[in-house]
Amino acid sequence: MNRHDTLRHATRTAALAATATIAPLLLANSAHAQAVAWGNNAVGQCNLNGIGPTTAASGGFAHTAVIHSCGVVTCFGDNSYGQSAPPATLGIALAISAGGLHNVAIDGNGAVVCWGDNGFNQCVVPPGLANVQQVSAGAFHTVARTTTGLVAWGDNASGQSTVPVATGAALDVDAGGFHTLVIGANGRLQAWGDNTYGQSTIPIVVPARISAGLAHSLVLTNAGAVVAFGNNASGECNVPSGLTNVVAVSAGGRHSLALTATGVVVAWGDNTFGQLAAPVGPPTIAGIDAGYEHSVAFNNCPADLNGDAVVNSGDIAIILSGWATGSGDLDCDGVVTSNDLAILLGSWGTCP
Ligand SMILES: [Ca+2]
Ligand SMILES: [Ca+2]
Repeated sequence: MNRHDTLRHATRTAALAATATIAPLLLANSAHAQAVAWGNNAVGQCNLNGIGPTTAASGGFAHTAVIHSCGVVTCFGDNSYGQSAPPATLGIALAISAGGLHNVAIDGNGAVVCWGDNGFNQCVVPPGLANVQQVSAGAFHTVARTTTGLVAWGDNASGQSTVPVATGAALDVDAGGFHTLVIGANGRLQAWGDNTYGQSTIPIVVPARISAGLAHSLVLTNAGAVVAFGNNASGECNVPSGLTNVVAVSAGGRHSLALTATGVVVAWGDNTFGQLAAPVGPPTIAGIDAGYEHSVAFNNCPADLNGDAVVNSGDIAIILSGWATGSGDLDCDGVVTSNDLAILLGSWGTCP
């Protein structure tokens, strides 16, 4: 099978028993862990230890892309298609999304940058693309949300890159395996592309956020509940009963993640690689992202070096202990100096 078929047919022939795990997630058990990953680590896609403060992280097919506190992007895991080698010209990134075998980012100038597999032209950014507010990478397609509408490019074999004319300026977008999920300007859910498993058959709900997985979809409703639809061969659509107060959702290959307002990560679906087994610890998670067979969580408070949800003398101590060479390099210049201390002091008493 080619890589397209490999992903398309990756769904299991036998349904696995649905499992749900609820565990507070340890974001930072050391001064070095501001993002964590768990699950399939066959090619090092979960080896985030020691990467330092981060502001975003995204899981792809077998790689993970991270934005450091200074805006520099680092990728971990599979680099078969150059997906873990950000272009030297990228500079800083404001947002990132890891797709199947490629990535899409918004750079410091607001431009869209893609790298990795280009077999479906998913890395050929349309000329003139401007005013981009959000980007998302699917298995082999890429979507950008601008102030005036959506633009999609790459694989369109399932119609996943054909944006309906009436979509207009959307509020949220997520590219899945072979479908695209959107909250339109009117606040209504829309989906197009592959619908083999009903992953593009939208339920009647009022959506707040969305996430498109390989062949299933998650909607966070404005009431804080989670609705799932599409392929359920691994129980990825079996939302745990009683799950409420959710602030973020992410659909992966055959598993699902939800983040509650108290920082608890809830996971269900396939656990073959331990992708449901979130580490336990202080709840300071700000964001989650489900890859194909792994999961990623991150704290978007770079100055909170010890992950206790507040910037205080405990973080100062880490800066001082790492002076010149150690952890706490908030501006990513390779050394810990008064510049990093200034960044930390700028966030004093907070953890946004
Ligand atoms: Ca702290
Ligand atoms: Ca520094």
